[in-house]
Amino acid sequence: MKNFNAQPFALPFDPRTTALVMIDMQRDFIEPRGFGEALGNDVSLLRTAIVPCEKVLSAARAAGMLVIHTREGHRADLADCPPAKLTRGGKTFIGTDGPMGRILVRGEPGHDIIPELYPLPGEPVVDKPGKGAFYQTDLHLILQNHNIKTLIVCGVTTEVCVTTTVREANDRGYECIVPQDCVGSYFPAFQKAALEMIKAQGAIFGWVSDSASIVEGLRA
Ligand code: TIU
Repeated sequence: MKNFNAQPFALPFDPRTTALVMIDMQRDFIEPRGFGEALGNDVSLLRTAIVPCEKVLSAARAAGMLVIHTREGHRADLADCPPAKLTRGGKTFIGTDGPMGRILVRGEPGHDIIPELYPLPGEPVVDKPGKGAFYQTDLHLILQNHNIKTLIVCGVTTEVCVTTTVREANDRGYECIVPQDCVGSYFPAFQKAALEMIKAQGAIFGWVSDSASIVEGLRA
């Protein structure tokens, strides 16, 4: 076993049973004129996570680990988008036309993963209709088939899809570690609180670390 330096204490892991999960590093959240901006957010706040994610991604690939990417989005006919998600506060964003195609619709340019973190052939890409990556997807099955026990979880946004996924994973028996510079939020206060919640009460649903510690742990 190796160890990741982390809070509230070090996390032992075996690279053979550890996977990297990159949550929703999509143009719709990270680039201007997508879903994130339509919701009124400053997407530049998420871009700080890109370089740290690149470092963790290349270290995981070099270690021969399973790397999984997720994308939030819906079928072209929106049949898998709950009406309650489609319209919020009387406004409709999902499925409407934008400069990067129809917002959060599979196959559209904005739905795709940013070029900096693009999946390699053979890396599973999980399309998810919800915020949590386990909800109505085959993620758990893929992880079980690879005998995965530990997840390094990166991506956006920290307090929405990242922590929803970490909570789902923790309840399914996975140990999750979140490198704090590899996750991003449109709200600095939420970023801070979300990370504190994960590691509170003796790692109540996970560990918090940083990209340098993850890279160091994988190389050790
Ligand atoms: N709006 C927001 O903060 N997040 C999302 O809608 N989805 C994800 O976090 N991926």
